[in-house]
Amino acid sequence: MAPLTIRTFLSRGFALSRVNASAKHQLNSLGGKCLYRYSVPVGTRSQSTITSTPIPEITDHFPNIRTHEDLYNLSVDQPEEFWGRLAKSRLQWQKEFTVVSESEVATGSFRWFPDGDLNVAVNCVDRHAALTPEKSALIWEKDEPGQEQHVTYRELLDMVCRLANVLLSEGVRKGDRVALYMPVCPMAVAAMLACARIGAIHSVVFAGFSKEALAARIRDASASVVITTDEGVRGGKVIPLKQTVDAAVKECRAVRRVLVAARTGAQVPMGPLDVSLEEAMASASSECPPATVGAEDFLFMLYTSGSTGKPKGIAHSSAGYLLYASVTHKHVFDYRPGDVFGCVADIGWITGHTYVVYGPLANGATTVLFESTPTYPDPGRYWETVERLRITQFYGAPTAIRLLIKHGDIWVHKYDRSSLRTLGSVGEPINHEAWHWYHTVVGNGNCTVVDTWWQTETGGIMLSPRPSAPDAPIAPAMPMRPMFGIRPILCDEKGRPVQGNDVSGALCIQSLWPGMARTVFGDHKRFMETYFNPYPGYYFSGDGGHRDADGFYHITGRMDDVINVTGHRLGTAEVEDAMTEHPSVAETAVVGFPHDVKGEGVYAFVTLKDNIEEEQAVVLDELKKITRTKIAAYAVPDVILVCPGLPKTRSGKIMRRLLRQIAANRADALGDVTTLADPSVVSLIVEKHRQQNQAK
Ligand code: 7RM
Repeated sequence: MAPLTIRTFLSRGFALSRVNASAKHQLNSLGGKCLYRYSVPVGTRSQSTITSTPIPEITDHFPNIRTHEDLYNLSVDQPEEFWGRLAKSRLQWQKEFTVVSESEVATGSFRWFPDGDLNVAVNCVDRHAALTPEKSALIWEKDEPGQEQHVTYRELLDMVCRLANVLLSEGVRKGDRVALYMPVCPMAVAAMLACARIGAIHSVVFAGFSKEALAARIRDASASVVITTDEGVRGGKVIPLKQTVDAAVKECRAVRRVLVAARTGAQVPMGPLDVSLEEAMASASSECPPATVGAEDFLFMLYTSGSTGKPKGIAHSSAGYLLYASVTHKHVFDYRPGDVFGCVADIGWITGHTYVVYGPLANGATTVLFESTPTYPDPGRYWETVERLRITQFYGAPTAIRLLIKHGDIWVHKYDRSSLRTLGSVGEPINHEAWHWYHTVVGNGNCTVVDTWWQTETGGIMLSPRPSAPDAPIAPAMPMRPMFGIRPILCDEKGRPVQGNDVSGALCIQSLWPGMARTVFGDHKRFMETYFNPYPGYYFSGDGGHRDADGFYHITGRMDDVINVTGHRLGTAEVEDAMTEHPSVAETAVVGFPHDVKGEGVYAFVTLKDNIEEEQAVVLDELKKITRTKIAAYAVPDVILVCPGLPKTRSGKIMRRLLRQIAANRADALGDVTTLADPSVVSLIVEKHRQQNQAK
């Protein structure tokens, strides 16, 4: 490999020596804990080896690397070597880069491979279509079981090129935004890749979002084209997607065209903006030369909830994102050629972007597009699909696992799961019961279970028990280890990294990595304020973490006003904003509370205006409707409690901590409430909460 020019101005973290590296990797000293080892019987090896994660691009050049720990240390000590070599060997460049990273935390300028050009669609489709044209790229597992459709790399290339030509003929140019409001289907993947092919930026909006949420996202991105389907189908229910788009685009002046693909074939009204996507593709050329795209040009933006009412359009790069997606997909899941990779996430979330689409396709894999739900037509659906498609890696969410536990093991035992090697979990903390059920019942004790922690903003998996040596133990229900190139730290309130083990703090990342988000679309100031200013020099995740006595990481939960409902991020402020639009509502405070299936439920404390005319029950009903139409079904509060007042400090701040405790039935531990402007309101709320609980 040609020598690389390295111009890196990394965070102050890079100058520090390794944090506790030895403690972090005491793989063989885990005392009496419940640990799981795979492949190699306990005690047959004294030292971990790198055989589980061969990265010849690296290890061939560094003969001294003998263990996973050595490889990890190289990745964080010499990130330019590590990522530079991987970027050359794993990606196909239009113009090779000479600079690996040009990044500066202070100014928030993060640039990887800045002088290189590459086309993501070429990397995900063309190069595999050339080598393995008849290999299945996609297996569309439609809502109705047993109806799966395979799309080969050759066919996918044809779809992508035609769709790209349709976008070009609609005047979409490099850097333009295209909004997608689609179910999980091959056309959605083709639409994402068609954008990538012409250098347009896609913004996938989860097809469960309401008309208003969709309109707000289209407007924020000033998308000129929207791609949708006539309808969606999920769990046997029809979802009127085109109708929602019609209503949304009425409020979006920049939209020039709506491309409508057929999912159900229903006759939907077509207006002046609308064009049938299949018809347009039929008459488009199947050849479309890929645009020259700079490594740092945005591939996509994806909205995610924060602590304010306005979701942020997180923008991701082309080359750095794709590299990180590819490397994590291969090494966390032990992906091997011939595998059938089954990530059941919706493409509307980051997990769908990175581990349904970009990671697997960059690696030339066969990836499953799961359109249905865990319980349709019955709670055996996942495992029936695993058996039928011979899925080797299954990647899902704890909320679904908890739901399935309730239905009993019989639904799992009915099906042959012997194809499975890796079981992944993502989206929220996985509780011990769910982890053990996943490992023992689903995996029969034979699969590697990976609890993966990451975020929309990180682009790919950051913490996960793998990659590591094959005999490295896995502790239940924690993500444990950092990915290559990732240096997690825990900070105290003063912003100082906490040293040692058995400590907690704000989970920050000291290193920079290629998959990290580059900005909040149109609002770089907010990007800096949210992620880099709270703990200067570090990326702040918004989560709290704990490093246990062995140096392994647990996630303790969000530190901001974001809750996690069925694995979906939801800002409490978003729900409050929606509800306060109701004319009878004076004020609201929304908090999360522990929910045995959803992870967290939504609890809304509401005060009403005086002399309202409607019945209270009617108002409550309307509030539920408002949250559904303004945000999405998962945002509808599980509990709404009408209160005489909210607990506020003398400066007028709502004390959410108290409300969280009341919602969690922990009113016995409220602590000091004397700083409140009116402490008496607390006991009134507690009493109302008790009454409402009893009434249920
Ligand atoms: C991939 C994704 C991110 C937030 C994150 C956490 C929570 C995700 C885990 C987890 C504990 C996990 N992106 N979270 N994975 N908490 N253990 N393995 O979910 O942007 O939608 O959400 O989700 O709070 O900050 S996301």
